[in-house]
Amino acid sequence: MIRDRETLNLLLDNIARFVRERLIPNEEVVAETDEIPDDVVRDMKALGLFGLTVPEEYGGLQLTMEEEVLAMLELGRASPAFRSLIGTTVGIGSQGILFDGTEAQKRKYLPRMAAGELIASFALTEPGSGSDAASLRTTARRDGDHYVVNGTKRFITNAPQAGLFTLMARTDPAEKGAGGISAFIVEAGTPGISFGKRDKKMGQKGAHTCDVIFEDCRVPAENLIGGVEGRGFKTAMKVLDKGRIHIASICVAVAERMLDEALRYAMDRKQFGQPIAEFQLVQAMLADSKAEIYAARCMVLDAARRRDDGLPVSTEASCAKMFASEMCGRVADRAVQIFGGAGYMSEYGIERFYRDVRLFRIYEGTTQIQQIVIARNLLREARG
Ligand code: COS
Repeated sequence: MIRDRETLNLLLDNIARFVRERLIPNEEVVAETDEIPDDVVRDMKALGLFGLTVPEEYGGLQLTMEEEVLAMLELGRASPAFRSLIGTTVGIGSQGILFDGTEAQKRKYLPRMAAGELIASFALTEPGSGSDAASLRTTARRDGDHYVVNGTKRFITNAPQAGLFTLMARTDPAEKGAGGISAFIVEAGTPGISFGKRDKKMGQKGAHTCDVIFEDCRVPAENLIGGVEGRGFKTAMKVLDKGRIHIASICVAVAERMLDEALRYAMDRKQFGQPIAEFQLVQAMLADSKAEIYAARCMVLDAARRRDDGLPVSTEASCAKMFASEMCGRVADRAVQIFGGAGYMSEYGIERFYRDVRLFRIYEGTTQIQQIVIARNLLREARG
């Protein structure tokens, strides 16, 4: 749902210019140093990127899902690490509070997130619990007006920078499945929290993950999201439904960038006396990429519009995330192929994207988890 075309176009133009003038010129620095320069982060805050999805009453831009997707189709054209820095705050780290938090929780935390003062992170995954999220073992035991949290969360994006975690922990040890899980808001400075070493990753330099360790960490009971135990798994699933549409839009944007680069290279690079873009076997790779990007773009926009219309989108979100992330991997592979030997060399940048986009098929639910979600929903509907 687009509320005001003119205002939205202004925002999209601003993001597109920011990507062109500030982010793309800094891509190599980020890849070399594994850090996004401070002045770029400052500019991201000034542009309102951390508050894209926070409601206006709490200081954000309150984008609808369709508007968010359109914004990500612009922002996602730069190295994925830039998007990652705002991604957990506009997405999985904040949305649990937005969907299921109390008014007091929203008032306390959302304005600082919108301003970029508080980076939010989503703490679900554990050493022993990845795809099987409902098996998580971190515990939160009630003790007076606090919960005492113990456990380890793994691969937590933006944990080193985070000011706050949306934490999923088991409040009912007798209930081993999803029903025993609750969601909490945990401030990063709470005593009893420590952080592992920054993970060394295949790609996405500049985006940081690490373990978050809770040892007798006392979290005020008022930070139980929504004030009700046992709803944390559903909160996490709702957050991921939305997050998967967001990630799918990033996959489309990066694929468009890679196709642009491959097309330009193919038109420039001459072999056998002509630009390689004139060869039909190269054209086939360009055409297949364009068609698949277009299909993914249509899926993402459709899923977003359905969500804005208040329809259930678990199936569509998983379809879009699965198709767009797999598509993005194929486009990356063809782009490297079109670049040939240069595609394997760091200085041309395309191998960096090839490594960066590999993550899209894994996080926020692997392709295999999306298949499970889609098939289960189909069977449930068929059984009536
Ligand atoms: N929205 C709302 N509620 C949902 C939901 C959704 N999208 N999906 C499931 N639920 C509810 C179910 O309705 C069920 O509630 P009831 O017991 O009241 O019926 C409950 O949650 C448990 O659901 P289910 O039985 O389907 O849970 P499973 O343990 O079988 O797990 C999958 C489901 C595999 C889909 C889930 O664990 C998952 O998404 N795993 C991937 C996790 C992931 O993406 N990790 C990435 C980390 S973040 S980068």
